[in-house]
Amino acid sequence: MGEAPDDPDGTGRVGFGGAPVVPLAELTSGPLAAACFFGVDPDLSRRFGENSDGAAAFVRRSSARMRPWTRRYRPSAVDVGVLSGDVGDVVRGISEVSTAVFEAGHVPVVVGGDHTVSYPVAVTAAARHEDLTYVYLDAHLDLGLHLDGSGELHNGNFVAALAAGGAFREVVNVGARAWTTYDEAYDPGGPVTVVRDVDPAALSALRGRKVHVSLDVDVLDPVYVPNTGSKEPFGATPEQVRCVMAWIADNCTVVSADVSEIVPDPAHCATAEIAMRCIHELVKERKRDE
Ligand SMILES: [Mn+2]
Repeated sequence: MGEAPDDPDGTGRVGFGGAPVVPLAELTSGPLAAACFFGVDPDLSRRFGENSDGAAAFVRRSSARMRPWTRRYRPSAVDVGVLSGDVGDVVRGISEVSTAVFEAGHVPVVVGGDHTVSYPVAVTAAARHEDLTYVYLDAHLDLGLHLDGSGELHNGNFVAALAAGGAFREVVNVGARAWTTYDEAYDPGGPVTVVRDVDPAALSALRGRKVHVSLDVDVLDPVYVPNTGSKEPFGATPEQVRCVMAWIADNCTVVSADVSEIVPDPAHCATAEIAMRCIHELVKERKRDE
């Protein structure tokens, strides 16, 4: 698992959002943590947008100065590494690492890569948690209705596969705005509930749910995140997304999460902090016996 983590000031091993890096095998005996980050460096199955290979290392390096995660007003978190190499091995690795993190009593949070990274962790989460709702913040619906129907799972259709799999109580999009999402094919009765407003006031139906939360950063306006593959105008502000995440943390039980679609770009390092801060808001500190 993983390469040598970045260590910007030579004082220790520094992971996503400044979280301490711990070996996966030591997770049960490591520091208490609500969030357990791990990265996925290769794109898994990108059909749309620019290649984002290396995104996990970029986000990790660019958010390292956010540490520490241990102050009272912040959730605690650890980082167990970055998966890289053959895509098939990485997909199996995501399931294995997610399972190990669940078994250690933590919340797996995967950092990709293309949005397809959400699929294996969400499926693993649904297998462990009955009645789970899949919530994805995304400018797009990823239902693949405008495609050729090749049958291959990719970042433009994997949500259709999640919904058709029947493992989730409901699949809920927050923030769809791309022109394709106004197609009549997506009228009520489709496989996904669409909440267009990125606003806690629109989320009351989710109160009390167990949720997997997936953040595709293109829900944010390209003004804030220019380095994403499928830019859409008229997007959300970081504060809107942060408020939605905080509402979900306060009103739902977050069992797992992922964040994806950042293209590595040294000119836009701040986007890594926006992404990690929004994810960070989701996961509150908790005791191990909860
Ligand atoms: Mn998207």
